[in-house]
Amino acid sequence: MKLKVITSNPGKVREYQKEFKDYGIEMEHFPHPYDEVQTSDLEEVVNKGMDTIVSEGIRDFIVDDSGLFVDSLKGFPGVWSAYAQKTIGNQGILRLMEGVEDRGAEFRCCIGCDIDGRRIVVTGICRGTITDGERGKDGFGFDPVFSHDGERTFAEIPLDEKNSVSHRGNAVKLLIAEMRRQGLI
Ligand code: ITT
Repeated sequence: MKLKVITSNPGKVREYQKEFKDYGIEMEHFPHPYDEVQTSDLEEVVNKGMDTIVSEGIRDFIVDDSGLFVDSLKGFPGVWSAYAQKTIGNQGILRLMEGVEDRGAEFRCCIGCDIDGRRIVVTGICRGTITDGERGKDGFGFDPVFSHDGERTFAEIPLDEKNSVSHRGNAVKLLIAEMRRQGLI
């Protein structure tokens, strides 16, 4: 079985390829820009994006809309994470957090999967903290400033370990469970 991973982000593709290898599902990078509606709900972004992609005749794919939600910033950057990453970047997030005691944050990942003419949408979460500085060379995006264990950042741990605890890894676990339940794998 082969699924297209519709994203502009090669970091996501690497994570999906590693996760689905064990299930014999090939994940193919398929860069195909689609409009992401402006809404405060990741699932709505995913569902509307999937409607558009399906209307273009593309089937058997996944899309992924993710974000970093910082407690003390009332959930910012959240659904605006891609824009925040491009503009203020990790250093900008760290500046907003200067002197802030509550470092709590969570990553959320909503995956939409079109498979065999059916649609499955799941969301995974990973709670953690925002560090005081950028650390680590692996991963992508906000990984150097997010720690799930209060010690190492997502950019300092191997991909396997990130997948075992991350928002995307948790969403994949839900997706696999649902695929099994529906007899798709
Ligand atoms: P696509 O929409 O094309 O899939 P994107 O990188 O714009 O790619 P999102 O809108 O889902 O993806 O992601 C919002 C931002 O959050 C973006 O800057 C990502 O780099 C970042 N991000 C998403 N998942 C992440 C992860 O696992 N670790 C670190 N940053 C992440």
